[in-house]
Amino acid sequence: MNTDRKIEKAASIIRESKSMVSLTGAGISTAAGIPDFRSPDEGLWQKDPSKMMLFTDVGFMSDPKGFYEFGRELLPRFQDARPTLAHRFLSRLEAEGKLKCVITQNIDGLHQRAGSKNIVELHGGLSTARCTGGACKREFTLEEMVKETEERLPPLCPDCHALIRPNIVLFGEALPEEAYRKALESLGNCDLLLVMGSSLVVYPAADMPGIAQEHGARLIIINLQPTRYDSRADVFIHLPLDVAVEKLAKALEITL
Ligand code: CNA
Repeated sequence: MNTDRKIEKAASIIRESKSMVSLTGAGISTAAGIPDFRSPDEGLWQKDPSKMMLFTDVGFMSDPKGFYEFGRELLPRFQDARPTLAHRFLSRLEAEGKLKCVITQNIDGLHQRAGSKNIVELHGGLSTARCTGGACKREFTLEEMVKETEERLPPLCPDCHALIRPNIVLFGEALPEEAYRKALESLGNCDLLLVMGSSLVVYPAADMPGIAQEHGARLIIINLQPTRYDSRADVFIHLPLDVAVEKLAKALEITL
């Protein structure tokens, strides 16, 4: 099927859907200037596989300074990022009552900034941080955490001197229970899952297309690189998201 036919088919599936859910990954934010992990040239881990360890629970605890040094280089990209066309597309579909939930693996807060309301952050978010001291439990805003990193690396809690960590899920850690429960509930109730910008290799998110399909949902995947679900999708589109979304929005007569 050529690309125009795929867009037409995806648009008609979206038109028919009454309870759509989207699963998004780092690829939805690359056009906003935030690199993903696995894109061939710009992916953070493709460029430097050694950085992968820093994002594991063990790696973070054994080299928190290395984590924060790398994080400090990346932070301006997150702070300067603005929602992309694809983020805006999803918030418009929610405002129209069609999209019920965005399940995101991202930590960048761009769905919130695009105006989406019902968002499940599977891997937490960068906007807050917490003290790792058992009894302390002090919470920090991103700005407060950044201020502490200016004092010393790694940043330490001013109250109890334990390490401060962002409220994100590191590899090896369990997902936040409530987020996972809400994601499963949404997947069980949707008639269409639209996957955008995910390599679908990180579990348990990578199982979510299959879970939605087991509950009878249709599946559309938009991603630059192939995914292991492409052959099971009703439509898969290998285009940059901004290009695909512009075409889809036109077909659906949505102004972004
Ligand atoms: P990933 O494994 O890096 O895959 C991203 C996918 O997006 C790749 O398959 C790319 O081909 C595709 N892609 C990249 N740019 C585009 C584009 N413009 N249009 C269409 N497709 C594109 O990332 P996943 O999200 O699948 O993996 C989950 C990890 C990545 C989670 O733990 C995230 O927290 C983590 N992550 C998040 C961010 C963020 O919050 N923006 C950034 C980097 C990594």
